[in-house]
Amino acid sequence: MNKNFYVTTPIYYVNGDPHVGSAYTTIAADVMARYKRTMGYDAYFLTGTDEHGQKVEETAKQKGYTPQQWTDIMAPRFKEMWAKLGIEYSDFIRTTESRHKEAVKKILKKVYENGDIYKGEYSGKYCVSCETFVPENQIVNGNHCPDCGKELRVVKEESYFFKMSKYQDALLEHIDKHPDFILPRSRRNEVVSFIKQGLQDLSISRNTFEWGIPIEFAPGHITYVWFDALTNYLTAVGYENNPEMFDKYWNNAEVMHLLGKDIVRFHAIIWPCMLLSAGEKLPDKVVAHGWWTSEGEKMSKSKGNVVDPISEIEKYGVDAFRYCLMREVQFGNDGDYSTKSVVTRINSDLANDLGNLLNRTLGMYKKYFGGVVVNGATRDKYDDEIETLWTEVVKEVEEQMNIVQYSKALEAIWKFISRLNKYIDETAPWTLAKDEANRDRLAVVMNHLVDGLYKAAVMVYPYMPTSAQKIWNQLGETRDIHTAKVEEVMGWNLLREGHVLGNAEPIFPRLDLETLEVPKKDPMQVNEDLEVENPIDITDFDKVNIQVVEILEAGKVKGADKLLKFKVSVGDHVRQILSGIAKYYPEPEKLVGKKVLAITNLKPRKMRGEISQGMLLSTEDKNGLRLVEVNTEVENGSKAK
Ligand code: ME8
Repeated sequence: MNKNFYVTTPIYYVNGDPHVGSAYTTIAADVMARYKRTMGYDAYFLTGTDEHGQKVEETAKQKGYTPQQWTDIMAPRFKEMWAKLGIEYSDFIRTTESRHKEAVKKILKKVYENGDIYKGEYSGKYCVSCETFVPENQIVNGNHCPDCGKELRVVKEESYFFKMSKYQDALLEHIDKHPDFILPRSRRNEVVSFIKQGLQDLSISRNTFEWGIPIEFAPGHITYVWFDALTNYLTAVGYENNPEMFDKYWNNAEVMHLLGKDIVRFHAIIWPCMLLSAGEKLPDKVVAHGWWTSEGEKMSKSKGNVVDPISEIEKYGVDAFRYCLMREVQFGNDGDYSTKSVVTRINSDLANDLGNLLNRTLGMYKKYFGGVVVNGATRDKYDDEIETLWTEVVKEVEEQMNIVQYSKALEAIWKFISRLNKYIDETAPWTLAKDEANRDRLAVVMNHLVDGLYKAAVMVYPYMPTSAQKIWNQLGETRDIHTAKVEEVMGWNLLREGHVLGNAEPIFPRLDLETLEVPKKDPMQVNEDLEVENPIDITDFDKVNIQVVEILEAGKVKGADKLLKFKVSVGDHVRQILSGIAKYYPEPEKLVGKKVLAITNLKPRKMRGEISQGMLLSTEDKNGLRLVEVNTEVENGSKAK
C-alpha cells in the first residue's frame, strides 16, 4: 500500500492576522498529518501565505508599506500563531519566494505550450476581497459580490485566458470516477451542478497593477493571484527543483487539500483543470469544512467578535482548544463558537471522562499495587468486551479519518474512553481489593485500565499532542509520543510486570462557567484596524448635497398607500418631496414644523404623477423607521458636511 501522504491548508492572505477560521483549517491539517503518522504514513504537511494580488497590495498601501515590506511583517505572524497552536508543519511556503515564482513560470509554460492560453480582453466585475471575477448573472444587490457581499469593481483590461472550458468533460468524468475527490460528499453535487452549467474560460493575467508574478510570454502582465496561489501545492513538493520529492509526495502520495467552503470552486474546479492541462496528477481529496460564527453571529472586525485563538488558549490551554474545535462541529458543517459550549465540552469529555479515568486508575494502582505493574491471568467477559471494542474503535477511527470526519473519529475514541469508565464500575476494583483471593483478577482489571489509557493516549495524540504525552508520562512511559504507532498498541499487556507507573496529576482542570475569567473588552477601546464596508472618498461624499429642510405640509398621496407627500422649505425655496414612509407615520400632519435632513441634489423624478425633488433621510432599527430630525434652531437649507 502507498504510504506517502501530503496534506495542505489554504495559503492565507496576509491582509490580516490569523484568527479562529484559519486556525481551524490549520489545526485540522495538523491533526490529519499526525494521525497519518501514527498509522505508519510518511506524512508531509504544508501551510503558508498567499502574498500577491490586489488585496494584499492595497492593504500594504493603506498601512503605509510596500507590498514586500508588508508581507515580510505578516508572514512571521502566521508562523508565530501556528507555533502557539502546536502546529508542526513540514514546510511553510510564501508565494513571494523564488522557488514559487519558478514553479509558477513552469506551470504557465506547460499550459501555454499545451495551447490552453489565449489573449483576449476581460471586461466585467471583480471582487478584490475574494480576488475573483464575478460574472454578471451572479452579481447581487446591484453591484455586490455574491460570496462576501462587498462592492465590485469594474475591470476592463487586456488579459490572457486559460481554456478551462476544454476540461469540463474530463473533470466531470474524474469526479464521477472518484467519489471521495470532493468531501464531504454533500459538497460534490454542488460542484457538479456548477460545472454542468458550463465552464467559462478563466482570465489568468492582470495588467493594471504590479504586485504579482510576471508572465514570460505576456510582457506587462502578471499572473492572476489564484493561478499563482494554487500552484503553491506543487512548488512545496519540488515541482520545479526536486523531482525525487515530487515523485514521492505528489505522484506517489495520497494528496489531500483542506479548505473552507468559501474556496471549494477554486480547488475543485480551477485547480484540477490547471493540473489536467499541465499534465499532472490530480489531488485525491479536496475537503471543504464549514464556517465558524462567534456566539451566534458572523465574525467581523467591525463587530469586534472575531475569536482570537491566543486569548482562547490562555483560557483553556492549547490542547483543549484544539480538541473543542475538532469535536464540536462535524467537519463540513457550519459551527458556532461559544464559551458555553467550549466549557461544557472541556468539563464533560476532558475533565470528567478522560482526566478522571486517568486519575482514578493511577490512584487505585498506587493504592493496590504501590504503582508497580503486576500481571495476572484471571479473565472475565468484561475484558473481552473491552478488547473487542478497542479493535472496532481503531477501525471506526480509520474509516472516519478516511472521509475526514474528525468529530466522528473522536466520538469513536470517546466510546472507548467511556467504556473504560464503565469497566471500572462493572469490575469494582475496590471490592476485589478487599479479598486477597481476588488479587490476580484485580491485577487483570487494573492492567486493562492502564493499557486502555496507554492506547487512548495514542488515539488522542493527533488532537492533543501535549496532553497525550502527559498521559504517557503519568503511565511511566518516557518515550516521545511523536513516534507512537497505532499498530504497536493494538495488543494488550503493553505494560509489563515491574513497570513503574508515574504520579497522577490533573491534566484538564474543570472550568466554572460562572467564574471563568473571560477578559472583558474595554467598551471604550477604538479598533484601529476597523474594516469599513464599501469605503468611499471624501470626494464621493462631496457629491451628495444633504440639507436641513423644514416640513411645511405633509399628507397622503391619493391611490398610493405607501407614499407621503411633503412640502419643505430649503431656505430660499420650497420643494415637494415624496417618501415611502406612510406606514410609519399614520398621522403625517404631526410632522409639520419638524426639521429633517434631505438629499437635495438627487435627480427629480415623478411617482404616481407627482414630482419628487429630493429624498428625506431616515434610519431604521427594530422599532421601525424614523426621519432624521434636526434641532429646530438650525436654519433651513444648512448643509450637512
Ligand atoms: O482564501 N470559518 O485565503 P484566506 C472557517 N489566499 N474557516 C475560515 C473562516 C471562518 N470563519 N475564515 C477563514 C484565501 N477561514 C486564499 C487561499 S489557497 C491556494 C489560497 C479559513 O486568508 C478557511 O480555510 O481568505 C478558508 O478557506 C480560508 O481561511 C480562507 O483564507
